[in-house]
Amino acid sequence: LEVKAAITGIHQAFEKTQIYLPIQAQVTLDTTGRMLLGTDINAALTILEGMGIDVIGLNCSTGPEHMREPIRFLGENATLPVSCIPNAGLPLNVDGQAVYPLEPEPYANDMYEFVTKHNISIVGGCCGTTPEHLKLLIQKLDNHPHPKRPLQSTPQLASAMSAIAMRQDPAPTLLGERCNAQGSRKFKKLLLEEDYDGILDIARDQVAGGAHALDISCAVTERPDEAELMRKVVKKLQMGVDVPLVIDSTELDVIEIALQTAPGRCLINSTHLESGREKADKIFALAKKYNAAVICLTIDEEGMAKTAQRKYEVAQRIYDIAVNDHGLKAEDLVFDDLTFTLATGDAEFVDSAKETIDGIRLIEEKLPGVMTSLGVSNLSFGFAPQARPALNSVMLYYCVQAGLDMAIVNAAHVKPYAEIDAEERELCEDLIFNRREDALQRFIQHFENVEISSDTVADPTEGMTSEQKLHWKILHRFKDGVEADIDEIINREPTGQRSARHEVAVHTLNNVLLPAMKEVGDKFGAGELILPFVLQSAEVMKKTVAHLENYLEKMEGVTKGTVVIATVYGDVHDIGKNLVKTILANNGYTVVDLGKQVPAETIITKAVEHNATAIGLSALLVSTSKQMPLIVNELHRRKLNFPVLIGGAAINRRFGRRILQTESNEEFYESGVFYCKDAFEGL
Ligand code: B12
Repeated sequence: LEVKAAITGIHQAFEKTQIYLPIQAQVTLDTTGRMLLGTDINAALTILEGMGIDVIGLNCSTGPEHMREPIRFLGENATLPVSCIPNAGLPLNVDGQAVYPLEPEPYANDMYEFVTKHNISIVGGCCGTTPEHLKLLIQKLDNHPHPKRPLQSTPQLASAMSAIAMRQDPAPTLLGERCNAQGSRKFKKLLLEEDYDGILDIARDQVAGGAHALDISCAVTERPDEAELMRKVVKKLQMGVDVPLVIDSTELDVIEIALQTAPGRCLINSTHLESGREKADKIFALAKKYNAAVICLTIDEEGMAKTAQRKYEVAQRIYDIAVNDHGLKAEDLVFDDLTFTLATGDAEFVDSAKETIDGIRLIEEKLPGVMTSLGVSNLSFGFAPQARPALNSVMLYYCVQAGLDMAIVNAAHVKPYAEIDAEERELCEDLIFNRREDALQRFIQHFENVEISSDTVADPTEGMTSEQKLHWKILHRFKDGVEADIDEIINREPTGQRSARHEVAVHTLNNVLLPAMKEVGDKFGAGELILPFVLQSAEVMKKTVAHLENYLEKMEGVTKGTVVIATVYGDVHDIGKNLVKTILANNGYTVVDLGKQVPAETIITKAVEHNATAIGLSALLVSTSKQMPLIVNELHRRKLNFPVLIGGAAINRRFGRRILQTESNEEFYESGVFYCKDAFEGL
């Protein structure tokens, strides 16, 4: 936030003096790769790059050694020129004096590598560097040409700490809707009482439930000071939740206060052309000034656009204003092409859901780079509560198929698409696509007869084996009784022997629990489950595994060696890693578990600190698996010799073989990289 404030201040000074100079914005990172309050390099880049600066980079705090990874990141991702101005190493305290240990030669070598390999444009020296350091560096660089930069970056939002892609894969990015005074009675009450801790709890619940960003709206008729309430809420949330904020207000001063208070990169909700372009002009100017993205509603002077073609035309007009007149990028715009309730049966709206879906497709197709968002549950407004989740869910499914990037949706108001039975799905589709004249009537009739309470519904796992029950429960997010199911399987054969029970437990893990989790993942990938449901399945899986662990054999009192284990940086999946930890620990290894989202530097430092026998890395995303070669290369460069075990859904044996070869291409990492299909292979 301070860097943002400084840049905004500089721009004001430019305006006042009419003297314009380039701005080089740099941050300092500690040895773990974060700024003092925890901001990582991806967030810093996301927040600052669009602030009207000319160079972005790092300076001070550490030597080049600890800057290697963030510099590589900036080199690969920043569209602006990148600067790097390190210290001559980490200072040592010698008799009360700070001594910088890095000699000119290794300093110049590292910097030369940054320029040639990571395309750094501006280099220099901070604390502890001397004329000798710079002289050598200048000699080495000797008119090295100015490196090319990437032309485009991935559109991202950021909290104070970290950044997230605006386009999640699989879509949609979920915007939590419960910190909204108009939509949530509870939030409104807490807001009026100024109970900011209570508000933080609502925010945290949404994040725990899978929200990628939080919509914040503080407009209440009872109070005149929306701007002040917004400031206080944003201030509280930006310290307490690690997701970006969506600033939801119709008032310009409220939006501006929020953008001045939030350290991250926000999304403004929203603008449109209902009374012409004057207000939109002001919102886009704010977005430009504070580097925010904007949700744009397809409304113009004629009102809300109802056909796909009109939705696209209004979007095109807004796009021209934002991009051509205000210099925003296409990726800064998120179009909400509006959805209307189907409950009225009004002839004007019977095709409206179809038009919304087609509108999304048209906007995505004809305005490349922009994104789309939708408040899905408007569609079912006015229907009986038991009818809404299925209809919302089917609508969301088709919108995502049409290219929808973001959705404002409460998981509690959506039934997982995969669980809607064929008949209900058809009723919903008939209504959404206006496929039959009596679609509305049949839909209402059907849901009139559906019970809301599940008390009377027969147990769906009745008649299943315990294995089938566990599979069903993981898939359907049902925690109750998983321990009893495990116990039944283990004790079915009354051998009582510990080793026999261990065998059954391992078999259950590999043949029941893991396939169930894989199915959850496949359905998620196919758009049939949204993230909150995957989270709930993960909870059931965790509970089940925790109980199963009681039956796994344990070796006590010996240690075969120490394994430092972590889920790599940027990755939150830790069920597999935790399982590996248990299996290794049960089999006589000392395991140092560093947790999830662990930076490369921390993993290496801890492995050295614990004199590890091996390092274990887990990555489940294609994007985060790139951390693995990075760590292997760094180990190789530092001449360390820890064997590296790797695992997770994103990688395979071939990947393991490939990353054995280091960056220099001729050399291999001699201590080895071992792909492990499962925890037991790790053993
Ligand atoms: C549960 C889950 C989640 C949970 C994680 C909860 C938690 N605390 O772990 C939540 C809901 C939080 C989640 C979030 C996301 N997820 Co997810 N998730 C899954 C899911 C369904 C299951 C993973 C799992 O726990 N499996 C069970 C465990 C036991 O298996 P495992 O991890 O593979 O581990 C075993 C082996 O691989 C091996 N192993 C693993 N690591 C290691 C390490 C060592 C050293 C060794 C020896 C062995 C080993 O041993 C383990 C046990 O045998 C997978 C689907 C899948 N097929 O994997 C998707 C999946 C991994 N997720 C995916 C995605 C996209 C995401 C999100 C980006 C979604 C989003 N839009 O927000 C976010 C990620 C955020 C982030 N920055 O990380 C995608 C990844 C796609 C890709 N190609 O990159 C998948 C594949 C789903 C899909 N089909 O699209 N997810």
